[in-house]
Amino acid sequence: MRLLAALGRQPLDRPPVWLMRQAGRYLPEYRAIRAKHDFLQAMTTPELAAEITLQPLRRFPLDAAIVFADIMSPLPAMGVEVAFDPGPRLTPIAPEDVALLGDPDPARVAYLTETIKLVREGLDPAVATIGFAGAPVTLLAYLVEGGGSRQLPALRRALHSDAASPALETLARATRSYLRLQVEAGVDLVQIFDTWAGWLTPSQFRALAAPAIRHVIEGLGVPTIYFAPGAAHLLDQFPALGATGYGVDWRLPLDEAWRLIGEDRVVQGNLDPAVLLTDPDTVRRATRAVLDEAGNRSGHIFNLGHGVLPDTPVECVEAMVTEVVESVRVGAR
Ligand code: 1CP
Repeated sequence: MRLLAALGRQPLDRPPVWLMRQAGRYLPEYRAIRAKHDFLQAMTTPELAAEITLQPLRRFPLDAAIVFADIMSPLPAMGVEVAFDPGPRLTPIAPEDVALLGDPDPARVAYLTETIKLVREGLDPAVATIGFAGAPVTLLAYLVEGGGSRQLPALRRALHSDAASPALETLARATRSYLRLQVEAGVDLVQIFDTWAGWLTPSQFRALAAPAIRHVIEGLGVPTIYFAPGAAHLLDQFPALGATGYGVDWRLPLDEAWRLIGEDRVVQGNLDPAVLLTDPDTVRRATRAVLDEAGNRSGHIFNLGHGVLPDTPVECVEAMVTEVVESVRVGAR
């Protein structure tokens, strides 16, 4: 598998390519399924979730399929009900109470095991299956805010209290057990999404986020990718997290981000998702620029700097994937 080879920093003729949010609203075939089924139903019905996972692979020669689920998926199995509108909505929970949550009940996420099996059966063996979860800080943000938030006041207040550390420890334990279920079901690697980590100061990240992330990742048994957007001020701390690779957004040029994380590390990224809102020629040029910034380094995984935006034209995704797939390297090292 090309993606696993890149995670092992093996020299390759071109980098592997996949996109965060590659299954979703920009695809007419996804919208067709969603017209008949609500989001939760689509996610928890293995046949539908597997079909949505495979949809982008039928259009583009991608090197990975990311299982159709959500970072909020383990919460109902931990006794926290979540609605989607389209983002997550829930009754806010005090950080002291987050610390009391248990691990997800495997019976209540059994659909995910079944989805992963169906995805594996439907995939070319050279294509990797990616499982995922939210990082502890990002889950804590949704739990204490009750959904998405512009300024994250409840999270930021919690981070200044003694309740933060036990809450993050509980979420780390639950997330680890949720990822183990996915590994046992057959995913080839996992990605940890830390959407809100960029709001932490370097010292908060070091003291609170990093130990919880390490607990999630350590000894999981498959390669791991840790992704945090808006985290340029934290990149020098990434290697201490113990992941196999690190995903970065587009705010820094790829080569600069790579220097901060460490030249001998695996780095994923980092085309600005907004480039895909333009036209195929512009997309090809911008894709080429990211490939040039990666140069001949081993261990580059081509991806966007964040998820595909809902209004993205399909032909722009196609232009990006084609440019990467045709970009055979000379003298890879
Ligand atoms: O059809 C719809 O209207 C629902 C939209 C949608 C989709 C397609 C949501 C609600 N979640 C998803 C799937 C999803 N979410 C995937 C599937 C696999 C793929 O990538 O193709 C993944 C990996 C996620 C991860 C996720 N969910 C993140 C981390 C990545 C990121 O964007 O930073 C986050 C923050 C969420 C929460 C969430 N779920 C849904 C939305 C719209 C949001 C974010 C918005 C918010 O904070 O309010």
